[in-house]
Amino acid sequence: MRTAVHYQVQDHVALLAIDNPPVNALSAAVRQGLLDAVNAAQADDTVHAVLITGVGKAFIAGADIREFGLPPQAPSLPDVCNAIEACSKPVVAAIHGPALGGGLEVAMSAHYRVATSSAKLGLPEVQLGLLPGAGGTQRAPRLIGAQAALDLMLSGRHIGAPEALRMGLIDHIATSDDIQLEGLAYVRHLLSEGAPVRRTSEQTHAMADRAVQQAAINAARADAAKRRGLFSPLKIVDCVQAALDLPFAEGLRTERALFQQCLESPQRAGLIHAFFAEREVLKAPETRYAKPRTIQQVGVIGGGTMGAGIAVAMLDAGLLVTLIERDEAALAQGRARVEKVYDGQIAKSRLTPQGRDDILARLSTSTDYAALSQADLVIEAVFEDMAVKYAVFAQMDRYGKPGAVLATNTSYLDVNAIASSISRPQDVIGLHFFSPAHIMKLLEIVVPAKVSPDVVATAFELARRLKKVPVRAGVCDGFIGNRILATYRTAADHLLEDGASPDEIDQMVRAFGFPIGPYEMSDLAGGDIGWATRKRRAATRDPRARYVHIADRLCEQGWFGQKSGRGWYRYAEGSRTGTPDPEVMAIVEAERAKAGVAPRSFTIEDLQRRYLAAMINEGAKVIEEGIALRPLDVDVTLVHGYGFPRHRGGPMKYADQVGLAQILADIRAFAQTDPLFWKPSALLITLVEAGRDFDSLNKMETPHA
Ligand code: 3H9
Repeated sequence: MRTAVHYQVQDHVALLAIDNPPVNALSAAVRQGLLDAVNAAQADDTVHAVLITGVGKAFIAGADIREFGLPPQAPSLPDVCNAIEACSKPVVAAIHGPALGGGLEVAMSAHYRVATSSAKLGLPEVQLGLLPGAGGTQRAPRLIGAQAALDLMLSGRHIGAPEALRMGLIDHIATSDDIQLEGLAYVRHLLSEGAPVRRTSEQTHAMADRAVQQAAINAARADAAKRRGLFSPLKIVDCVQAALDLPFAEGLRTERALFQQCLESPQRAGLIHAFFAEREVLKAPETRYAKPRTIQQVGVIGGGTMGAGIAVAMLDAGLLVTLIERDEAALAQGRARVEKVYDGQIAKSRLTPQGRDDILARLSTSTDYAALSQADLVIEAVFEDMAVKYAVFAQMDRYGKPGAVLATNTSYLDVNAIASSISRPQDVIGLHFFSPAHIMKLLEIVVPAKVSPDVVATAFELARRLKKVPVRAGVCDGFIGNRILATYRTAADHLLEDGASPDEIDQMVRAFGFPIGPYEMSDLAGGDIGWATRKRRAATRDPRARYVHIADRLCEQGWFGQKSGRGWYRYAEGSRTGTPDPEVMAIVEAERAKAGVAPRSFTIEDLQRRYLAAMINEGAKVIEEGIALRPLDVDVTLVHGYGFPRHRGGPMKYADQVGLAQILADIRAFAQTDPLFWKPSALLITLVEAGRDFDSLNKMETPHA
């Protein structure tokens, strides 16, 4: 069996090297290995000091996240950390790469810490719905004070070695990257100085000023309370309060109890699901066997909001960008949009004028498609109209160099039809960015039937360079995200006509954890956009489908949302926060009467059940049709593109938590009055009949492999 912790004694120093690829997570074997090694060093009279390092690219990335939710295995990490700290010989942690969560807790249990200049330290447990549970909430404040400890634990951010040194989290920065050598040199230095055992649990200086610590805790508590429905931040604050008020051992007990509560919370399950799902989506089948094409130069057609955002995303990734527009005026506007983003960053001191100029030196513009002849990838972000897309793709076909990837940013048009309209369908792919394209993380990679696998692999590689979260989607109207959005938006409109107000629906959606409700969103984006789409689709709408006219009535008044001062809400001059509008409600009531609907009242739970059931049912259909590879792809799409609360994991994870039988029963009950809209997904029925959940499909080999 592979040894998880190597142990050897060299010149009176016990060397403990953790070897658990890829990131030295603290699995049961590592914990046991560490404990055995510390005990061996303690018992060996020839050992004068102990050095802990990690093999490979990390010190330790934290507890083994895969073990959470499984029966606990001894020894526990807190026990291992306590044993390290209790050692009667100086223990040094030598850190390179990530020292995160439990990894940093191990390091804080050591008596001294040295790190390479590229090391990354942090306590990111909050991002997994947890708190540092191996003494971190008690040791960090004793080492660096309550304020710095709370900042690390509540933000979960990773800090570099210089910042860690400034705050007192480490003692020394190594001069080279050879961590064994550097660690050993530091140990020898400490031994030559006669450095004593220095236990973090016994440190008092960082918390000496009680009033300052209490003020930091109070401020953090007020801040944590504002985080939409998150469970663990307030528990972290409680732990730091315990660190201030209680002896170390008692503080540890408080931490243990609160860690356990976090561990059992559905938020922990949701966030850890999101963590793995975000990594799983990267492994699309084509990425396993096809070699990506090289991308250095990119052409972006269209300098509107979307095109300019895409250009910025590409520039930020270090690519050369050529922006194409139909005339000089449009080109100037496109360039101005790009420049505005960088000027904004200068205003916020995130960029220097020189930095902006360096970036913009990689941007060229032209009204001539011939300027695209060197581009390795060309993406169009022009008007959403098939005739326009065909015309633009004909130009891309004509001027694009052989082997160039030709991409469309369409959000719902048929990418198969676009691909078939040119001479090289194998090079055509959908890259659906979300607005603002340089900020939003989601990138739907829409895979048409005839595309070459290496083009798909190229898209995933590009996403990595752009720091996007890519999700592989099949071709259908709206792909994964917009198709599901259209369904739950329709469910909201049904609820509106049935008796709920826009405000009640928005509040319900926010109470669930979304940052914004559907009607607020419509006012923000502009109601005219959806109106244009509805008009375009009117001819192809199923005549049997229930259609709610309220949004159209508002648009007919010119009420398009924030930009026109009123939409679903009224906006005072310059305000972005709306107030409910009695005139909107009058229209709603008139439409209810016209549709013969007797309005009824809904509880917030009624509203949530319908809204989410619509989302889940459509999500299941998207999976059943192979548009999404697995349920986790739907989850990642909704979390990163549509504001679904990450702590709930995504709609399919949420459905598993509620129970699929319950979801199906709800859908069947709603179908009594509208069987067409509420037709249950065949996949959902199959899973319920088999007693399985969506997660069981995440574990299967993907059907497209
Ligand atoms: C904790 O410590 C709790 C304690 O306080 C209390 C305990 C009592 N476990 O991200 P990558 C896998 S909570 C298991 O692609 P990168 C990951 O899934 C923990 N597996 O690489 C992936 O697997 P695969 C607190 C883990 O270089 C592979 O490693 N710690 C873990 O872009 C490579 O990962 C954290 O929250 C883990 N802890 O980034 C840190 N970490 O190849 C979480 C990673 O099969 N980890 N894997 O897809 C990270 O932030 C990043 O992975 C890291 C490397 C920065 C380390």
